[in-house]
Amino acid sequence: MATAIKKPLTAAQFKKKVVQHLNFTSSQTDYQQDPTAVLRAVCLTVNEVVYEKLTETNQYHKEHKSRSINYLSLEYLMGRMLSNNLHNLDLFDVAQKAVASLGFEIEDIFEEGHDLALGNGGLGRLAACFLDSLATMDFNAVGYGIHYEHGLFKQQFHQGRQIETPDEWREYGNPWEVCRPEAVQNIPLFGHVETIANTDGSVQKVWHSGQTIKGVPWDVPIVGYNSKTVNVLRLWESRASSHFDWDQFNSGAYQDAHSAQNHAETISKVLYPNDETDAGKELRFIQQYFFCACSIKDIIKRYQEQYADDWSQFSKQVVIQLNDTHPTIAILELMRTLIDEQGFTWSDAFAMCREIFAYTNHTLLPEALEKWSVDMFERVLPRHLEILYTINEFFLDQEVAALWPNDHQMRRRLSIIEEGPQKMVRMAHLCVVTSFKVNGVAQIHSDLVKSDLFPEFNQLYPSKLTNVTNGVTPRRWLKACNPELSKLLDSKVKSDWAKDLSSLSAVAKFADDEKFQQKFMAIKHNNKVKLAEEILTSTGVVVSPDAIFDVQIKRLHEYKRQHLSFLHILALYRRLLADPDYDMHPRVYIFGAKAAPGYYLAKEIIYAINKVADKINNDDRINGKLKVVFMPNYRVTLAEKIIPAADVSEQISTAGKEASGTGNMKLALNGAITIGTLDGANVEIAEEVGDDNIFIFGNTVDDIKALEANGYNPYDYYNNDEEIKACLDWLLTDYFTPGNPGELSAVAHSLLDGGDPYRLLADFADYAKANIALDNAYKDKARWARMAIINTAKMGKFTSDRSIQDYVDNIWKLTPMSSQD
Ligand code: GPV
Repeated sequence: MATAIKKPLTAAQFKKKVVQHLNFTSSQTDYQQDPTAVLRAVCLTVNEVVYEKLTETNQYHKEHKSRSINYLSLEYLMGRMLSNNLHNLDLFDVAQKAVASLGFEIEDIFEEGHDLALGNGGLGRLAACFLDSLATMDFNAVGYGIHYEHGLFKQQFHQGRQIETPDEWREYGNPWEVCRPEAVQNIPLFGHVETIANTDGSVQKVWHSGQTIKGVPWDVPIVGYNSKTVNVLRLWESRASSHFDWDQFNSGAYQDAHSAQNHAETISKVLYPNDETDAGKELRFIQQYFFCACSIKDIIKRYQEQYADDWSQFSKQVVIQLNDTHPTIAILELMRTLIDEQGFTWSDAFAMCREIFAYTNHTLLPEALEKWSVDMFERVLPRHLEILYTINEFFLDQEVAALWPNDHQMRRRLSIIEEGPQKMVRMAHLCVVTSFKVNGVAQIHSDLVKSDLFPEFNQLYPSKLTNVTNGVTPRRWLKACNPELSKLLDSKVKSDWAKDLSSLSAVAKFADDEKFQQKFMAIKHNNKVKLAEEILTSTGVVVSPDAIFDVQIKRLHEYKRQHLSFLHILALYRRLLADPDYDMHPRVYIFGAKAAPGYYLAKEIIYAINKVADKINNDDRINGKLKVVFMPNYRVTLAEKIIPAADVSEQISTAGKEASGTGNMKLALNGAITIGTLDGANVEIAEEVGDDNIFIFGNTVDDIKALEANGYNPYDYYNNDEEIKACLDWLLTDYFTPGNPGELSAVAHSLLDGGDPYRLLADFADYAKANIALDNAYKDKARWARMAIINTAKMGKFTSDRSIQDYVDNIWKLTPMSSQD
């Protein structure tokens, strides 16, 4: 393995620093029983190396005037930082030895760390993987986000039901963040706009805001793997400002200003726990604006430190990526700044924005396409709304009218403002109109964005809509989380596969090598033993590592169809009860998922799975052939334990609904075999591993469209499939909830009278069939080992380094540090 960067510390030096921090930073001399104190001291030691590199990185980019990517995202699911930072700095062994000599196992020290859970699911984790790749590839990048006081809620189960408690990730401080008072921003909102007529006939707009909120930045360093770079993730915290605009607001705005004053500190209090649904709350809107305004001001501040008032280089120096529509207001804020504060004409300002912004779409689900009411815009951001109107006018009158003259239907359809009883702003339309590139996150998704979501925009702006397939960082999702497999791969691959994941294809030639198969599967088995212990601790259920570990980990959502797997579990249970000798390899179903607190059916699905699990896990009649566990509090850290132990990866969304998926990539990378639909990145995973090494089933996007064209009726399946009927009827009895019949009926009703919106029943039979094929494959040990090895070997495409390179080549046009020398 080529290591370009030499180890910054020896184990003895590292230990000395840890002890110094224990003694002098924390005043701890009696730390033998205090792993938390040791964790803190280790982090502080690592930070010494990190901050030195951060300073060097900043100096370099300043000197070289490097163009920067500014990644705007409302979510970052960073997980724990220590293990990753140690791996990335090549200090893992050093720290392990140092900590051992203090009497601790490094893993126990890691366990003391909190997850940074400032996100919901895939979108937030993608942002975290991208930051890792950007630093690893030596790009000048800043991540901007919100410093939520409480990240995603903690999940517990009480008698099978989800209970949410607040996430206290920084209750006692967080060693990975540093406050930057020198970069505080003041953010105006509310108030009114005054129109001043100039003597030359032109008009000038002055926004008299009703309130000012202070944005305090906290920087989390992002350490590249075996690279020169440490970048930052800058997170904004809201505080009440002393800069109250007493002289500015009039009595009309006073009420707004007064009530909003109370809001100042609640703005960054909590992460909205909704995943792919529009929260539709004023506070959420203000969160978005607050963070966009802070970030735009910061981007301008950084630019002006170099170029002062010369704006000619701005769009050459800065590109801004919008992670979904959540940061869309950044467009309006930059427009406002350029026009009202920097004296640009409207068209020059708009032309500049069209060179700076690019937008990533992460979903086709209508409930996730953000809309905000014009009324609220008017109340909170009156000047931004005016600017939005001018963009819409230009777009409709100049661009839509040019292609479709006098077409009122088309104007209505494409307008950034949706007409209706309540006028709404379509945030995605604003993004598409203004951005120079719009990308989907997997090929099939990007194709659907063009054909189904934005076909007219694709006509209007040919070549604007494009694809960048998602990826995951192999540092966290293989090297750090699966050390044994990593070592095995090291022994077979010459180059540093963690930096060049395609080089793993070299292990494909060992797929049929008996010895290699044995080693590979022994590692999987060890990982399963460890996970079985974790399962016992967290759920009290005993599972056998000899069973198939079948994993479905992701947010709970109907479109992801955890209940399809659930229905199939009922079917297996029923088959086993009818015939205890029913031929199947023992299987453990492992679920991990949080449901949005207000998502009724998602919570009912969790409850149903837990109740059925109780019954199945305690049923002696089925000889332990089936177990079901729902592991509580699914999060990055739990994913890191489950993924290395998975045999089967469930990726069973309704075709056309999952934009990409990224868990699918992590699981396959760790040698799990996918059972999945032709949806999202599954399609590309199938292309890479080949049809023999994946179990694809179910209706395709076109099949689903055809089913719907014919009038989808779930009762057709219920009435014609005895197994479906029996399983759904079972849920109406008290078999799983003694004394309380019908407690699990919500799931059944959604699939029948509810219309089965995600077409589970249409896919059930084929899913059951694919599971039999999978079971047969597992029984053939050599065949399964071969499949698992091929999966690991063929995941090269799905490193987030490749995604970032695609963004750099096709959208961002950046040059890395190393090749600027
Ligand atoms: I929009 N995604 C998410 O996690 N939250 C959201 O609010 C939205 C999208 C996810 C998609 O569901 C996944 O298919 C995708 O892999 C991920 O974003 C990253 O692109």
